[in-house]
Amino acid sequence: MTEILQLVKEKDPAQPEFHQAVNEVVASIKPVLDQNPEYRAAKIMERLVEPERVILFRVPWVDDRGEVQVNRGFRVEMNSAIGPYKGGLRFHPSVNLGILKFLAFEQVFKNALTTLPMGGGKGGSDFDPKGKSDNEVMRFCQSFMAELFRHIGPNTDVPAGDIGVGAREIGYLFGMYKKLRNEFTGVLTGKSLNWGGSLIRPEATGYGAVYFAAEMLNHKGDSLEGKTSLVSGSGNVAQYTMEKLLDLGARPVSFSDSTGVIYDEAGIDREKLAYLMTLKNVRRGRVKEYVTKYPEAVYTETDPSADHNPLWDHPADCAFPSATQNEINAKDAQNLVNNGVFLVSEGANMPTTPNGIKLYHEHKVLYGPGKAANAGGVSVSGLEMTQNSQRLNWTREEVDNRLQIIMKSIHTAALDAAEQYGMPGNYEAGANIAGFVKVVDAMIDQGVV
Ligand code: NDP
Ligand code: 2IT
Repeated sequence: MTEILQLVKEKDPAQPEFHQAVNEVVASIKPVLDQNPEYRAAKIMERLVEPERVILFRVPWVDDRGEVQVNRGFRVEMNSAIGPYKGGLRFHPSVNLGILKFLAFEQVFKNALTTLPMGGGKGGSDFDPKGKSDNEVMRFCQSFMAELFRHIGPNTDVPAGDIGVGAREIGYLFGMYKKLRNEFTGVLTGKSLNWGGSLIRPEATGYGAVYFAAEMLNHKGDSLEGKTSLVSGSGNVAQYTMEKLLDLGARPVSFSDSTGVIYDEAGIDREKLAYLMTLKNVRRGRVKEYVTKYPEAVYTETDPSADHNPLWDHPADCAFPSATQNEINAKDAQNLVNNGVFLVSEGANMPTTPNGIKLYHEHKVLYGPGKAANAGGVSVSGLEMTQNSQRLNWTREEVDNRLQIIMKSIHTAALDAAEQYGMPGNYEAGANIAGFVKVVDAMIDQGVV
């Protein structure tokens, strides 16, 4: 075990996801540290794994029955070497400090890859929006912002959405921030279009993950045309991944939520996707309802004790994990390879376990790691910040065009860094190295702070 991993494990033994994220980066950047002794001398790794600031706070609110509820709120301000802290808020019962530290750590390198000036952060709460009324969600968001507002600002820290935080939540959070500060600023991204949002921000993460896949294929002289694609999740990222796959002639055949998996061998076409979007975004329903409407599809309930996820066990060419961390274990990765999958583009953050990733490398799978492949979301967040500063709105074409340029440049940066450090074709190592070098050079320029 490396010294740095030992250090983070000793300091915070109960944060396995954070250890996993640190380990993944440490393994990739060893050749960079070996060739650049000044990084070790500056204790750059020791500084990178320690958040610049962590804010942890009580979020009390009153539910529709008049009962007081108490949740825990967090903001991890990880690194501001290249810009204001930037990263999403996650509302999910599984949220804890270790998960947010892993996400904030990943965000630092991801944001560096985007070419835009953004530091890294992440926040959220163990609040579960599922089954709550709009009024309950509003009261929770207002209480959350009643504390968070003093720590954030358009030049300090700019949160956005993640799991459980979409346009509705961003609206309630923004309204409360504006009331408390008496300021209309771009303090959050993912805003609705009529009050400062950017076109393409809702689509950006999914579109970006597909653009990244298209780049990896293009580099091999191939394309997404006709490629059967497994997609997991059914939220923001999964939906727009399927939309862009359809645009580029591919054939999505699956999606899921935390209770079950849909496999639709005939393919999910535009009409079926529109049905899913209404089901999830308007009715806030569960994916199992899809088989009532489309009985040729198969629904399988998730068995939490099973050693694999049935979603990853179907014949396909490409996989787009778009639900959550560690959703593909070594058995799932083996199933993917056995079923013919030769490309994985990660819309979710850290969806593959370390042993799963090992299998991708062993089988020469074209593997786009989350911090490269899903960087489209935060990239368009960065473009939303630019538009807010300019008090201008760009067209759909302008934003989409910039998104495509950014995803191409991330692909090239990862490929070049992998080549430079002797790991050609390894996008995982390349993305880690390219993001790392940009951030640590800025840290060194700015002294020991
Ligand atoms: P949403 O809340 O819109 O959707 C999340 C989806 O994943 C839902 O289908 C949800 O099912 C499923 N899911 C969540 N937790 C679990 C779990 N523990 N087990 C199984 N399924 C689960 O979130 P997003 O689509 O925004 O986020 C999906 C992933 O993409 C996350 O990893 C996020 O960090 C990442 N990401 C998001 C970005 C964005 O811009 N939104 C940007 C970059 C990455 P259910 O409805 O049952 O909860
Ligand atoms: O993981 C991520 O990159 C996000 N949830 C989006 C962050 C952002 O600030 O848009």
